[in-house]
Amino acid sequence: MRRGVMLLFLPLLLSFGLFPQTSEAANWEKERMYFIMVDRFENGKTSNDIDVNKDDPKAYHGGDLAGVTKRLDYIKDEGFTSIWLTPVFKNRPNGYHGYWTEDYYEIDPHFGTKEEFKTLVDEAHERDIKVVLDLVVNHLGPNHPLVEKKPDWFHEEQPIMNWNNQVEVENNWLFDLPDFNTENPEVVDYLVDVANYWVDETGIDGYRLDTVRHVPPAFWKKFIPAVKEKHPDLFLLGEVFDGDPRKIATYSELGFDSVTNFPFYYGIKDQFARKNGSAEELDSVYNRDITFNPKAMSLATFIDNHDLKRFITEAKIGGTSDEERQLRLALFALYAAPGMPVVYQGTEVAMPGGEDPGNRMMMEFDENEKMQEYVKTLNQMRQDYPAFATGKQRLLGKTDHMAVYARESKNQTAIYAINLGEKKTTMRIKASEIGDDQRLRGLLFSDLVRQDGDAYEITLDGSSANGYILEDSQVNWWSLVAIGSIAPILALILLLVHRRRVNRSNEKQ
Ligand SMILES: [Ca+2]
Ligand SMILES: [Ca+2]
Repeated sequence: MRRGVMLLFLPLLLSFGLFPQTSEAANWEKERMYFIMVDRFENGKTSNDIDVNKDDPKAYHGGDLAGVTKRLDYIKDEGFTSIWLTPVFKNRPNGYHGYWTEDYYEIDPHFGTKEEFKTLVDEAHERDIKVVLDLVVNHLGPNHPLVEKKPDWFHEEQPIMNWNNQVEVENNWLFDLPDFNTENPEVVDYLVDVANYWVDETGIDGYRLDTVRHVPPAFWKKFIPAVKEKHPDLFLLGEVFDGDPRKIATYSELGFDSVTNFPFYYGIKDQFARKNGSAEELDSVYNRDITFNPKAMSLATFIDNHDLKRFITEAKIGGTSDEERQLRLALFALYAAPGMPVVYQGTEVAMPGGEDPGNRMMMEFDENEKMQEYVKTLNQMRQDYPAFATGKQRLLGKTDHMAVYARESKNQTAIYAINLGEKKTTMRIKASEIGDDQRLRGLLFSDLVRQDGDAYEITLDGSSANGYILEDSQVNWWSLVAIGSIAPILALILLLVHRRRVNRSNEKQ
C-alpha cells in the first residue's frame, strides 16, 4: 500500500519540485561558504581568555573553537553549506588572526584544544557543513626560533620592495615574516605532512591556502599532488590576491580546486558601491573571467573579507543613498553569478568597517534581521535552483544600468535581472533568446513574467534585483489540475488505509 501511495504521488511531487535536484555531480561551486575569523566570532569559553583585551583591536578578543561549534546551528539556519576558519595553530605572540604560525602541530590555547577542534568538525559534519581550514605555507610568525635552527629552510631576510617583481614577491620576506625556502625538498615534505596530519586527525574537508602568489608555482606543483594522493577529495582553495583575471587563471591551472576571484570582487565593488553602476562594466567583469579562465565557474567569489574594507563602508565612501540596499544588491550578484559564494562573518548583518583592524571587529549576532533573512533567501535560491550554481551564464540583454542573464544547466534555466540604476526600468527580452510559451517565475519577490508578443518584459524598481526560474507556461494548467486532484485522492487513500487497518484488527480478533 505504502509503495502504491508513493508511486501515485511521485509525478505530483516532481512537478512541484519538492524533491531536491541531484542530477548533477556534487562539486564545490555548489557550496555556499561562510568565512569565520575565529578570535572575532564567538567566545564559547572564558577559561581560555588569555591576554584578552577587547579595547585593543590588535589583541585577542576571546573568540574560540567552542564558540564556532556553539554557532553552527545559526550558520546552518542561514543556509551555508561550509565554513572556512582562519588558522587555528599555535601562534607567535599577538597572533590573534592566526597567520603567525609558531607550531603547526598544536592548536593555539586561545582557541581551544585538539579535542575541541575535532568536536567542531564532527558537529559541523552532523549538520552537513564542510570545514575548510586556513593554512599558511609561505611564512612563519615573526622572530621564529626555527630560522636560526634551520637556516636553509628559509629565504634570505630581505623585504619585498617591488611588488611587481614576481621573484621578489615569491622569495623575499612579507614584512618581517620568515619566508620558507620551498626549493628545499625537506620544506616541501614538512608542509605536506602538516596538511595530511590535520585531515587524518580531524577529518576536515579542505584547506584555504594563504598567500599563494608569494610561493613559487614549483612548490604548488609538488604540494597539491602530494596532498591529493592521500586525500583525493580534499578541497584546495588558493588565495591569490590579484585583480588580473589572467594571473588568477595561471593559478587555476596549477591544480587548485578553486582560487579567490579578486577581479570579481573589484568589479562588484566598483559597480555596486556607488549610485547608478554600469551594466556594461558589470558584463565585462563576467566576460573577463570566462575569457581568461576555463575554470571560472569554480572560483571563490566574495564582496568583502578580512583584508578589505567591508562592503557597507565602501558603499558609504561611494556616496550611495542607501548602503544596505546596495549591499543586498551586491550579495544578489554574488549568489546569482557563476562562482562559489563566500560570505565573511558580519556581512549578513551589514557590519561596517574600514581597513584592518576596522574590518575585524567582534561579530554582532542578531543585529539586523532583515539582512539575515535576505542572505537566507539567497542561500535558499541557490539550494532550490542549482542552475544558479552550475549553469552556464549568458547575457540576454542590457541597458545603461540594467542587465539580464540566463544561467543554463542541463535540466534547468534560471534567469536573473539586476537594476543598478536608481530609476525603475523595463527591459524586453526577445522570445527567440529563451523560447516561446515560457514564463519567468520570480523567486525573491513574486513576479510572473509571461510572453508578450515576441518578447518577455521584465520590470525592476531602481536598485533592485530578482531571480527567476524559466518554466513552460503549459505546466501551470497541469499543476492546477493536479492541485485540484490532491484532496479527493488523499481522502480516498486515507479511507483505504483506514479500511485495511479495520479489517486487519478484525482478523486479529
Ligand atoms: Ca574564549
Ligand atoms: Ca615566499
